[in-house]
Amino acid sequence: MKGHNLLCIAWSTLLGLLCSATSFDRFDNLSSSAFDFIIVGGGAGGAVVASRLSEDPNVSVLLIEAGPSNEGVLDSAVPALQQFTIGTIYDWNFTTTPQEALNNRTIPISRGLLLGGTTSINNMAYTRGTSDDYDRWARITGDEGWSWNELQPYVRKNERFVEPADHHDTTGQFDPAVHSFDGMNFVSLGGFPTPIDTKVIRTTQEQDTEFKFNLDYNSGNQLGVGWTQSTVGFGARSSSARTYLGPEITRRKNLSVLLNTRVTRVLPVDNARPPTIRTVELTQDAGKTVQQVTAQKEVILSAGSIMSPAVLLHSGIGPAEALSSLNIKVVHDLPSVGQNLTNQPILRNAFLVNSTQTLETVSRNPTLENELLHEWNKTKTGPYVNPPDVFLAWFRLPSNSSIFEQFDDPAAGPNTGHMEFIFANGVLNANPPASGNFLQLSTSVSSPVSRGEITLNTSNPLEHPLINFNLLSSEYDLFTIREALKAATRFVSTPSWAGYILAAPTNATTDEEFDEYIRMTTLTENHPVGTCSMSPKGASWGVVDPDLKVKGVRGLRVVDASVFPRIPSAHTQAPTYFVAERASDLIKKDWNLRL
Ligand SMILES: Cc1cc2nc3c(=O)[nH]c(=O)nc-3n(C[C@H](O)[C@H](O)[C@H](O)COP(=O)(O)OP(=O)(O)OC[C@H]3O[C@@H](n4cnc5c(N)ncnc54)[C@H](O)[C@@H]3O)c2cc1C
Ligand SMILES: *[C@@H]1O[C@H](CO)[C@@H](O)[C@H](O)[C@H]1NC(C)=O
Ligand SMILES: *[C@@H]1O[C@H](CO)[C@@H](O)[C@H](O)[C@H]1NC(C)=O
Ligand SMILES: *[C@@H]1O[C@H](CO)[C@@H](O)[C@H](O)[C@H]1NC(C)=O
Ligand SMILES: *[C@@H]1O[C@H](CO)[C@@H](O)[C@H](O)[C@H]1NC(C)=O
Ligand SMILES: *[C@@H]1O[C@H](CO)[C@@H](O)[C@H](O)[C@H]1NC(C)=O
Ligand SMILES: *[C@@H]1O[C@H](CO)[C@@H](O)[C@H](O)[C@H]1NC(C)=O
Ligand SMILES: *[C@@H]1O[C@H](CO)[C@@H](O)[C@H](O)[C@H]1NC(C)=O
Ligand SMILES: *[C@@H]1O[C@H](CO)[C@@H](O)[C@H](O)[C@H]1NC(C)=O
Ligand SMILES: *[C@@H]1O[C@H](CO)[C@@H](O)[C@H](O)[C@H]1NC(C)=O
Ligand SMILES: *[C@@H]1O[C@H](CO)[C@@H](O)[C@H](O)[C@H]1NC(C)=O
Ligand SMILES: CC(=O)N[C@H]1CO[C@H](CO)[C@@H](O)[C@@H]1O
Repeated sequence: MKGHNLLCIAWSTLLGLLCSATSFDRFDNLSSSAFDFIIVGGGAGGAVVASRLSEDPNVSVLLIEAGPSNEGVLDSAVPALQQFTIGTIYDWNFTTTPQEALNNRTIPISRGLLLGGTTSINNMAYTRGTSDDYDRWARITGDEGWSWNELQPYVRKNERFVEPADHHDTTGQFDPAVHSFDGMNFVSLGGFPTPIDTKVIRTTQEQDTEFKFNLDYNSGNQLGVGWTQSTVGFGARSSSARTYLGPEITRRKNLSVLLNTRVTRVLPVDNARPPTIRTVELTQDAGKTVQQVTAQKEVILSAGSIMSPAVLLHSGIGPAEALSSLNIKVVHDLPSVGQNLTNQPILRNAFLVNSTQTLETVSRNPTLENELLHEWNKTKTGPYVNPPDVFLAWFRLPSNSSIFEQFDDPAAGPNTGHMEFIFANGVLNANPPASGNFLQLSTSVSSPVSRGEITLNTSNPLEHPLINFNLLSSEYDLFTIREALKAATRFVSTPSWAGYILAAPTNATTDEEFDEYIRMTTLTENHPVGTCSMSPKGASWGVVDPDLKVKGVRGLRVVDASVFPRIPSAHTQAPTYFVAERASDLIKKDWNLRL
């Protein structure tokens, strides 16, 4: 079942689940050409900033999004249909350069191309990372405001923890003390049981030294196995479009949302030094015509970790030599733009299982698919309320692991995993294997050492940048993903899986054989960060100051996952929300806006 793209349906408008009433303007239709703030990109970062700044009725905000509305995009709204958004018109469809450590394979990279950005197509896992992760950000940036404790008000403004779709008793599945029940973005536990639930929980009891249970991996200490918390509310995806740009917010007269509009560059308003970058160049017809609009106060770049540096580079803000060689006029020499790209490598390990109760059975049976969709549509219940990931787990390498003779521990601290497990009751992609039923136990490196870069191959801003993650280029990452795979195999070798697991994803027994499987099957977890990194004010590296202002220019900030100075041991939407909530307050304080 592919490409559900039905019109917005009346009942869901009433429930506010699928639709949001977004102003849908052509450039010519903008009521005014003067805006206080212009925000580029309506994903996790941009939607929050647009929403928060327009709370003050005395400021006008323009949000520009390259993609269309999320309204009526059924595969985005239905949690279990997430995989059908990948590789569609709602996906930027980026690809990496050949990855040398992956036998020169190129890897697909998804990014949302619709309102809500990647929060409209992601897997919805709600993971904050650990207290160590944010305390390290505070140390690196020299700004205590990025520490775990000081970010808690912003965690609370973001999160609205709600009951799962099936209203089951959630006692013992999360810790209410560490959650917020009055923020913007719905978070909930799974709303439909799966057959692997009891097996996973039993393993944590049988092997409670290596694989202990963690009541709440969002408490600041993530180690162990926990029930997945997802950005799902009342059975439907809770994207930044549904929540931060819901109907009651886009109704605001001082917020304009311009869809299907590609920003090509950000430009200085005059020839003064340092340059003041408040003009945005855009196109609505793939470059046939371009328009400009200038912010009175600030431009906020929230195009994500791939496009924010790309827009800066095309604007002449980046490494001077590389820009000059492409005949891009240098506006400001800023060598770190696009550098330090960090992403988590992941193996999607498929274990053949002795069961028919998995996602493959559904995806091979169109009649069943229709029944489940009908149930979801009618009552927001059934298997379709669940995103695929039912448990998440983080573990550490043993402290005497040989790899630490060569590498300093790259994890942020003792509460933080080196590796992550992601459990799904079946293989998650739009083209599942033709036969067999599977447990997908993905394994990834939480704090990878490898660094890559975003560069340009052309001065045409409508072309994709070159994206090189350098996945597994560090020996540490290869070692850790290999150990994670071995640990996953131990996990499913415990008594509770006996008679269930029929075959491992690989017959490898030696490290060399494991490495070949790894090189041939590693993918990206789609969590790129770091390309417009924060660094201390005055540092010789970095792209933005701790207040997210672009170094060396005026008028311009970056607010999205690209500013992370290190990848947290987490999936990256929640951390992006926290950054954007704090950024909104920093901007409001700078301009004396209503907080
Ligand atoms: C398949 C997949 C699964 C994922 N699963 C999870 C998960 O389960 N949990 C989790 O926490 N994270 C997950 N993530 C990652 C998470 O969604 C992102 O980290 C997060 O959305 C990043 O937010 P952002 O604001 O930086 O960028 P985005 O959310 O990508 O937003 C950027 C926006 O800018 C727009 N844009 C870009 N360039 C331009 C331009 N030139 N002009 C105008 N607009 C532009 C884009 O269209 C997009 O709407 C997943 C990602 C993918 C791809
Ligand atoms: C938008 O502009 C077009 C012409 O550019 C015009 O035909 C149309 O009526 C306008 N729509 C609105 C809602 O103002
Ligand atoms: C509203 O903004 C204008 C200019 O941006 C400013 O002159 C005025 O004082 C503001 N009014 C209030 C009530 O903040
Ligand atoms: C992404 O690729 C798919 C499949 O080739 C295609 O249908 C879709 O239009 C592409 N998306 C964009 C934004 O070009
Ligand atoms: C990958 O490509 C590089 C550069 O073209 C080459 O040097 C290297 O041998 C290739 N590696 C493999 C495993 O094919
Ligand atoms: C990458 O980040 C590190 C700090 O994590 C910094 O020392 C280094 O200068 C950065 N490199 C670039 C090119 O910005
Ligand atoms: C959902 O229900 C509405 C109203 O009953 C109906 O019009 C619509 O076609 C249904 N959509 C799907 C995808 O089943
Ligand atoms: C690490 O220590 C454990 C015992 O605590 C031991 O069994 C194991 O062999 C050690 N591993 C290495 C690599 O030294
Ligand atoms: C980069 O540009 C060159 C020259 O224009 C072209 O041959 C090459 O295919 C481009 N590479 C990519 C990955 O786009
Ligand atoms: C599959 O599971 C059934 C019980 O559900 C069991 O009888 C059978 O032996 C299992 N098959 C294998 C190959 O382990
Ligand atoms: C493992 O070996 C068995 C027996 O030779 C074979 O049937 C199976 O396909 C192999 N599995 C993988 C993943 O290569
Ligand atoms: C600057 C601007 O456009 N302000 C408007 C914001 O929206 C309120 C009502 O929602 C108007 O009263 C303001 O004029």
